[in-house]
Amino acid sequence: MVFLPHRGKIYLPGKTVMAIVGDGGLISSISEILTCVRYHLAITIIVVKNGVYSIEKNKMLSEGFTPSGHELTTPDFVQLAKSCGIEGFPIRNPADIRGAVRLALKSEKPALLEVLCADIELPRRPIS
Ligand SMILES: Cc1ncc(C[n+]2csc(CCOP(=O)(O)OP(=O)(O)O)c2C)c(N)n1
Ligand SMILES: [Mg+2]
Repeated sequence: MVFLPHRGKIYLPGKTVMAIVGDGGLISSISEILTCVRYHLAITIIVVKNGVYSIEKNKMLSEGFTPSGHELTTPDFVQLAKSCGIEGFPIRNPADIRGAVRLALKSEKPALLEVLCADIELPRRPIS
């Protein structure tokens, strides 16, 4: 859940470093955006915003439980990114991801893409 790409960027500064993180993961590690800012780490953060702890919800479903406690209250990550001093790109259409990633990488600064995503149910084994 917590993402730690910083070390990669510090020790391999010439490499492209991207982090793909769930919304639940990012809200529990918001300080890591600020670490990118503080140390000028040009990391592109892609946050998958589905409004839930999806993996936990699907685990409960696969065990035959009624999911509870999996819904999230999330911020507007684009505004959050901006308030931390980095660029934020709202992605509402998958076709826009490529262009935003290009812009983010070209900036050579930390940047965040907020990708709105459906809350899906994963296929699961039948319960006997
Ligand atoms: C610090 C920490 N707390 C709890 C967990 C257990 N955990 C693993 S995945 C997950 C939910 C992740 O939700 P999200 O980041 O929104 O990703 P999604 O499943 O929705 O794609 C949790 C709570 C963990 N791995 N690390
Ligand atoms: Mg999620």
